[in-house]
Amino acid sequence: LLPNEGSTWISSRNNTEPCPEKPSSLVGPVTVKFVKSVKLEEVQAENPNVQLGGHYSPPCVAKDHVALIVPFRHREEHLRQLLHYLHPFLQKQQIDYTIYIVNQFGEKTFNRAKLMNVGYVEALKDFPYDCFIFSDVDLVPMDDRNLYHCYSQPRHFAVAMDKFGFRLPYSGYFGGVSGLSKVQFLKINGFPNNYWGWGGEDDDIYNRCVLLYLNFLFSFVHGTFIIHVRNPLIFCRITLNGMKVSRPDSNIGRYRMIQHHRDAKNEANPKRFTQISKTRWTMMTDGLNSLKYQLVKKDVYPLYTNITVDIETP
Ligand code: UDH
Repeated sequence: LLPNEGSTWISSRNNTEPCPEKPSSLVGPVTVKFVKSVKLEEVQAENPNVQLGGHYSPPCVAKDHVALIVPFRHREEHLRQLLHYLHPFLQKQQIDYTIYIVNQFGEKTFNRAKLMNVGYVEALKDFPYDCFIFSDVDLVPMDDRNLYHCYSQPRHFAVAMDKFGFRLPYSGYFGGVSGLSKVQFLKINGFPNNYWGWGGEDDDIYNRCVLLYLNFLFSFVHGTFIIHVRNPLIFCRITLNGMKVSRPDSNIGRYRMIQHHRDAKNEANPKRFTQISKTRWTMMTDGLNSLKYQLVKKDVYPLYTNITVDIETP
């Protein structure tokens, strides 16, 4: 795997063997404890095969090239913990990956989904990734059989979190950690940009995946029932869209969350319920095709690539 520019990543593959579906190095449950604070130098020393920018290529040909995208602001200790657990976890799984931290610039209201859209766009400037995994900074997987690659349907990984008693809180829950192939992500026009503050965006994303997109209007003119199709190409989507969410078994999709209080400038979004009820009509105009942001800086660190971005205000 080589980046488009500045070719700094080294492929360890003279090997053309495909990676096994279930690597023999997997052990199942892994111990996750947040007892002491972690130093990045230690994580770096423990992961000598991780390359600049937080990239790793396994010694075999992996199924996907994964960009792992983390929406972020002011959670440095959580980030150190995540990197400490995630790098060994992903290497054991023989995933070909790069970790992107998308850091919201300024102190205005937080917007998790928009940051993840930015992560998708900016990662693709580095390499033609075909799989995007979106992870909260405070969620650590507890079983290495929860494989971080893409599936034939959008994947929800964090099905059994400790904060919900290791159960799915509701059947349409899609929060915490999820993954979509590039094809799946494009099909839903990415994520919404208009959820400012806490909550709702994960349900909107779930809706985008499972709903059929309706881009036509009904009207009743002079006793005649008319269907106005806005775009015949999009009309085809009505029959093609509509995916299922796939999930690991709840014994495998277990996560520990780093306990924290609600962050400043991430208060519950009061508009979220109205917004979720309209996904069907908003998803094709709010998403990747309406994304606007200013890149403040992009830096490669030994364990991750940092993207600081001004996503403006609501
Ligand atoms: N995030 C940040 N910085 C912020 C806000 C959110 O980095 O200021 C990111 C981070 O990746 C986080 C994710 O967005 O994991 C989701 O935000 P969250 O952790 O606030 O959401 P969650 O639903 O927690 O996990 C809700 C608040 C829990 C308060 C519990 C009080 N007992």
